[in-house]
Amino acid sequence: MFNNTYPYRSSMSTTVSKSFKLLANIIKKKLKPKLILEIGSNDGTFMRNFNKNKIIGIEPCKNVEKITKQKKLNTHPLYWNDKTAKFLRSKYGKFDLIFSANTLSHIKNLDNVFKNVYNLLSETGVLIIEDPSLLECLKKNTYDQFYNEHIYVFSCVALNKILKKNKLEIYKVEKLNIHGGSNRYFIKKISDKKNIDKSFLKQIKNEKKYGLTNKKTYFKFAKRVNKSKNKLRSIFVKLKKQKNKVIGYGATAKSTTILNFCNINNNYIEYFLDTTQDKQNKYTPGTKIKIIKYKNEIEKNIKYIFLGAWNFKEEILKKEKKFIKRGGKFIIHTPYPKII
Ligand code: JHZ
Repeated sequence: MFNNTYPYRSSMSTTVSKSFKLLANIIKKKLKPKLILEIGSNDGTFMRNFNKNKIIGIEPCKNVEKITKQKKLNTHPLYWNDKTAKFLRSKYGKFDLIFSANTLSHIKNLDNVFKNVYNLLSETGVLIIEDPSLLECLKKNTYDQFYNEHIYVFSCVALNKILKKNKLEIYKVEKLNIHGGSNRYFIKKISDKKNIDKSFLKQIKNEKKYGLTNKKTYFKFAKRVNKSKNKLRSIFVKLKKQKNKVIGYGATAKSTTILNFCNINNNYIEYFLDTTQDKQNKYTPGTKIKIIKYKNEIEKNIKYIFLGAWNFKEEILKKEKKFIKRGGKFIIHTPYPKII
């Protein structure tokens, strides 16, 4: 999957770029790391906020890693595994900050992931990871977070269990709106210093209260997902009967999951607009909807847009003020399908 034609670019949204910039400022001010490692540095959206010789990135997708290299940032086209950890350790020694966003949840062997993190982290070093929050997925019915790239969708409860097995522990949790609702976990080596922040205890309490540790919760979620599918399909069937042209906006991996699960294909959606070059002039997998370059203008005869990049709703609605002003509407699926 993570080959040299991988299409995801973290720089394709100002929401993500701004979030990384904010985090970088906090890291520089509060943690003052001497040397930082980013696992899954993508196109350098996080790295570019730091002094070039203070941060190292690893990114296995060569097409993306090349972009970061062109920004004169120090990256290596490598997967996160034993070999890479050994190479980094011999070349750079230990890191006092390791950052990884939307990456570790894509790697199957988490014990190996965290064993290598432990070995590369200095004694007082901090690992910060960001990933979609299982609690938010269940609350918002965002079943589209469950697809082939996401081997896991982390809960704080489960993640802390795996970390403890590898002599690490979460000491702070921040909730982010990024990617439809993510958690930012601050992680350190287990020590007798119990500076566990109350935000961690609150997250654990909320997850248990919601029922994340109870199998019944997931059967109820499955029922809501099927209800969501029927509702979304009925919206598209109705719009088609009324002869409305519908287009898609943001050909996300997430929306591919929705379209295939709900059997919404090129009979219902004319084409998708997307800003990512590597996706343009291709087709959505399984549903064969053409993806074309976004050109700052929505065709006049379009009245309905299916919001594939719903995780960037605020950013996109701001951008499409003109379309909304002329009566244009968006079809969203979370928390329940509706036209806004
Ligand atoms: P976006 C990827 O998922 C895959 P995807 C991965 N597995 C993951 O976990 C998340 O990212 C982090 C377009 N767009 O970022 C750009 C516009 O066209 O949610 C993107 O193609 N106009 C690593 O694929 C897509 O939408 C806009 O104004 O779900 C967003 O995809 C904006 C803001 C985006 O990633």
